[in-house]
Amino acid sequence: MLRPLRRLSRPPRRAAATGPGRRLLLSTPIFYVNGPPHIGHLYSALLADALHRHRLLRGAGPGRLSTGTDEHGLKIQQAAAEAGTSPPELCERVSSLFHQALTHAAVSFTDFTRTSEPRHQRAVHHFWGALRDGGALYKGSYEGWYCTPEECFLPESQLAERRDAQGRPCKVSLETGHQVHWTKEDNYMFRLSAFQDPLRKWLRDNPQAISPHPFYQRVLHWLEEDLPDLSVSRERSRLQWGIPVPSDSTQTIYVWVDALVNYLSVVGYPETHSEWWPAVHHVVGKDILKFHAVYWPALLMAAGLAPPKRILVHSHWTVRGQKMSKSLGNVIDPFACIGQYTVDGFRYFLLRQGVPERDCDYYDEKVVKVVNSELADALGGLLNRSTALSINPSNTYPCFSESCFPKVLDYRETKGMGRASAEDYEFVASVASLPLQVANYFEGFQIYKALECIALCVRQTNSFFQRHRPWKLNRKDPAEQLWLDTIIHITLECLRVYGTLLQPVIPHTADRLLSRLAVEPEERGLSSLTFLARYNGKSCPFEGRQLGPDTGILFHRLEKSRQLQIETKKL
Ligand code: ME8
Repeated sequence: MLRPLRRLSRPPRRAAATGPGRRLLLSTPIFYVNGPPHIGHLYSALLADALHRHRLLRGAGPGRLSTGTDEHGLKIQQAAAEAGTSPPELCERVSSLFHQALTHAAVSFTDFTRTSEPRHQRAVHHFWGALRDGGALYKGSYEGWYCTPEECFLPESQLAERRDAQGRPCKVSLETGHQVHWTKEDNYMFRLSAFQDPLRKWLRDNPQAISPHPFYQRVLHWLEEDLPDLSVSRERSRLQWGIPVPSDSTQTIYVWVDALVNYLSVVGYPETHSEWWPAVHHVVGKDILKFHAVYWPALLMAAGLAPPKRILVHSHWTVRGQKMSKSLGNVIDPFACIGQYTVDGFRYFLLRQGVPERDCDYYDEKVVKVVNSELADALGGLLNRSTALSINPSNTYPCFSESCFPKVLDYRETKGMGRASAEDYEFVASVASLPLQVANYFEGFQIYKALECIALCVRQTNSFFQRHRPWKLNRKDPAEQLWLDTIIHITLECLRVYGTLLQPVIPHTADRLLSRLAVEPEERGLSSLTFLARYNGKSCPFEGRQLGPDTGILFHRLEKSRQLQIETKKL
């Protein structure tokens, strides 16, 4: 029955390198349509969106952001039956909910793949052919414990004994608590075991391939253990809702193989994918790490393709300390959150408070607190104070004066030179280094740290403003006027930096902020972000420019919310 393995790892096709000026496909997982979107799904999409937007801001080369819905498999077949509808009808309805939720949240996806689309099915068929032709598939009899909600077989070591609702003993998945069922079938098997060494080598050669690092180590650990072959089809009699195995109509392709190929079908596999592949970064939740970091690279190698460049892994959101689940009725609805906290408010919260390395807890009071203090009070307040007509009656971007803020080599030696203190020099230096720091944190998949640094600088700018009490300065005295203008110039320069750097996270608020500062659309990229050019003896294109219209408060304070959980309604 076992065919000899003819060819397992062909040399990968031409690799499009990543890096500045190169193409990059960023992806989110494609989401199951057995339930409506929740904030966990949104979080994955926002991480990918912020990375995508930051790349565009850097002018880093053509980029795409793909997302979509995973529509096949037993789980969807059963969900449709429970909802008293057909799988296509359920998929249509729930897929459009995901599309709406992501659009509503300003996720700037360029591609939305549905696995029920013909172009995807064609790609899956071709991919299957490549696996088969490479000798990576064989037909075997497979038996084991199948977990439908996770759509995979689980080994005994990952099971626990429980009692079901009728008090009968049953087995459940240790990790998720879902019941498993003994399944015995004739399936196509994938020679995963043959890829243990190639996978280890790939990871050893590419320590950045999986971030954050603890997840990289977790995968290496899995690769130390036994790596059994993988069942990659189901009997059609049990699973009709899926893509049939080419030239074997008694079998349906395993939903995970089908789903993973979305990353190829989106870039035109099998015809035009090499323009993008493998310049790909997958953003995934920790729950699907094994599928992306073990099965997917092995499947790709077997099909003659290179593994993705990076897999960016994040942990989970819990709600008031509990796992989010339909049965607990604590699933948080992104539509309601956006309604309550605004698109930017909620985006800011999730990206500021979400730490990929560890699970994060959601509760409404936390959103209100973070967003009010950092967006409404600190950032909005700073813009308001520094552009108030009482302090800047000409409503222009005022001039910087070198005599007030002279260039110094060592800021501890500033005595008697100008009006600025050592503290001011230190503060200006920290804002000057912010764009690079933020870029490094984005590159390292630590967007929350980038936001923390920005928030710290905003606080320092408020202190700078407060410390010099510009409202107390006498505008009739030319020397005081110079210093007043310099204080406002520096503050607006800081705000311009924050507005530019925050575009990937809070695009609408950043747009309002930059428009108020009269920063033109073509001046909003990172290459135009020369902070405080005048301090460095260069000219500043903003000096003397009329500010944009005052459109009111930058960010309105939030109120404590009502219930934001998804009502337990039938789909
Ligand atoms: O697994 N916190 O789809 P899925 C943060 N279709 N993120 C969460 C989360 C939580 N509590 N819950 C879910 C599937 N997610 C497959 C993927 S890809 C080829 C196929 C996010 O609808 C997280 O990204 O169950 C997780 O990996 C994904 O949603 C799972 O979504």
